[in-house]
Amino acid sequence: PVPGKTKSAHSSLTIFITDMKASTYKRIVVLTGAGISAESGIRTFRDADGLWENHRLEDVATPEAFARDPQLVQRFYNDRRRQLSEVEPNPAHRALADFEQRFHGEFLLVTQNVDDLHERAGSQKLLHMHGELNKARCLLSGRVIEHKGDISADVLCPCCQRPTLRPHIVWFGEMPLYMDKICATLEQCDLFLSIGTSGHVYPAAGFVDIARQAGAHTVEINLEPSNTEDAFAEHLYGQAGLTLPHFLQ
Ligand code: BV8
Repeated sequence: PVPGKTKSAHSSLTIFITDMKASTYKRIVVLTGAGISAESGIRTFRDADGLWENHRLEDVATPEAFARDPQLVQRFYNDRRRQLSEVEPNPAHRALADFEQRFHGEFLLVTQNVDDLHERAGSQKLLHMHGELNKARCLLSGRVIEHKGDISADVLCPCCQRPTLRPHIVWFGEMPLYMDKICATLEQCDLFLSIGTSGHVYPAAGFVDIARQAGAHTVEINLEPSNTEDAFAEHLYGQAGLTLPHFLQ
């Protein structure tokens, strides 16, 4: 049988048939979201009901919020950056890194996450489309620097020698990073895996459509059906730390 979703004689029962292991594909794109870091102890956006200190995410993770109250926004990211030193990659991160090492085809891991757990698990072919907590960006020069500590008014940009640093994070209303590379790779892939994302935030939530139109097999690996579950040919529900090592073996 070819991989895909087929409806049995009993129309209510859908049998998902995949007889091909991930390693038999040639060009794989993986998208991850907050759910892959949940078992490491990093709260997902849904767990927090999209809130932080009773602020709606959309009211904190925006350029307008930063212009209105830079200290509040810096504190939001300083808190999350500090938490990185208290958490470790989990088996889901490690399963992806191990698979990348032994896979002989083309592989790209695109993450919506801004934590550094994929890198720390060993992933290398990795793009952070929404930026990274451990980087800062100069508002004047646009220069991006590694920055693991707090960002505050007394932390100067090394090139401008002025307090002009913002988190290197893609906020709502800002263009995600690496979009040309991501879309070009999606248009060529033969397997698209979406792991630990609720499928609410675009353009990431639309990647499955690009992959499907390219003829790729599409698999959603999540704790529960996402907002875009119907776009996927196959579904694997459960905790990623348990399902992924098995799926990618
Ligand atoms: C843009 C950094 C345009 C910040 C983030 C249509 C098209 C284009 C844009 C839009 C559109 N409609 C609306 C928009 C605007 C907006 C948007 O999508 N809004 C939403 C709210 C409707 N999009 C944007 O603004 C984007 N920019 O479109 O620019 C443009 C064009 C030209 C010029 C300029 C601009 C930018 C969006 C990026 C925002 N930044 N992150 C930060 O982190 O602080 S988004 C942020 O929220 C995350 O990065 C992530 O992407 C998103 C949260 O989603 P998830 O990762 O899915 O997390 P969530 O908690 O929701 O779900 C977790 C899932 O895991 C759940 O399903 C759960 O069941 C599962 N799970 C839990 N535990 C486990 C698990 N699964 C497995 N195992 C477990 N153990």
